[in-house]
Amino acid sequence: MSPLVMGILNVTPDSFAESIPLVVDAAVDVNAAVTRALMVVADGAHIVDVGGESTRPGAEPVSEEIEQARVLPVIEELAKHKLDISIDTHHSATAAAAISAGASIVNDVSCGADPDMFALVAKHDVRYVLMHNRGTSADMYSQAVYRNIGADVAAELEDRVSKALSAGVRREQIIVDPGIGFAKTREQNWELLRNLGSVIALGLPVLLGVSRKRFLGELLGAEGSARGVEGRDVATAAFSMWAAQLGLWGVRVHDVRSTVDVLAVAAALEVECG
Ligand code: PMM
Repeated sequence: MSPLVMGILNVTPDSFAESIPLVVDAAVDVNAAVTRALMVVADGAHIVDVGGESTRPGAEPVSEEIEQARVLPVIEELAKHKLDISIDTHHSATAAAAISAGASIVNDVSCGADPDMFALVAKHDVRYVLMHNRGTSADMYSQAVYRNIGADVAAELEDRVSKALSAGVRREQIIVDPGIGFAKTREQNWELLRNLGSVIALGLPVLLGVSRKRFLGELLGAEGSARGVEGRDVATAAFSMWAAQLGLWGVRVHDVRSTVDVLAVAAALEVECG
């Protein structure tokens, strides 16, 4: 099975990778957001991942109220188009409201930090992405200390999975994500990717999010300066090919078309998965 393609829709004024801000002067442009989501689906995305809070390191946290004011009108509109919608949030209240509005996946970049998140997920027929992370966007880099990053990330994910299961979440709901760029330095991102086998060995579906991330800009940039975000799409698509080879569950990307193309090549070559 080819990886599912999760197209990113950041409904924020400050996303580092969104070319057109969908929030200007606190007002959400719902029409622009829906148009963009429909383009992402027309390009071949299976899932639209809607987020209302930037997770960029050092980004200002937003309240649940502001987050919901951004994402809910967009999700309500997208639900009318019968799209598969994921809500990118670490707030259980936002996840609950998004599920009521039509989301079928909760994408939690905090690895279940909200004490009510697991119980909420357990109550609903939704998938749940548990992404590896430590701390918050304010302090995640001070926590980027690992003995063996592949083994440490896998062990921490396993611990969160078992807490989720104890809270009533069903195993078939869970997808794990190594959390590239979260509480990890550039070199640690590469080291974790080289050792992704330890996360795959958990035996759960794996989602990979490398799209347009800074470590790719740093790889490709000249003379110590990172290449700009849109110049990172070919490298992102290379990772999508690799995800197909590894048999991953999904890839989370900004530029859907390049990923869909490489996955078509992978499928035509009948790339061995798993
Ligand atoms: N990365 C970002 C946001 N949400 N969710 C998952 N599951 N995995 C990720 O790697 C991930 C995420 C940050 O990137 P963005 O600001 O471009 O959305």
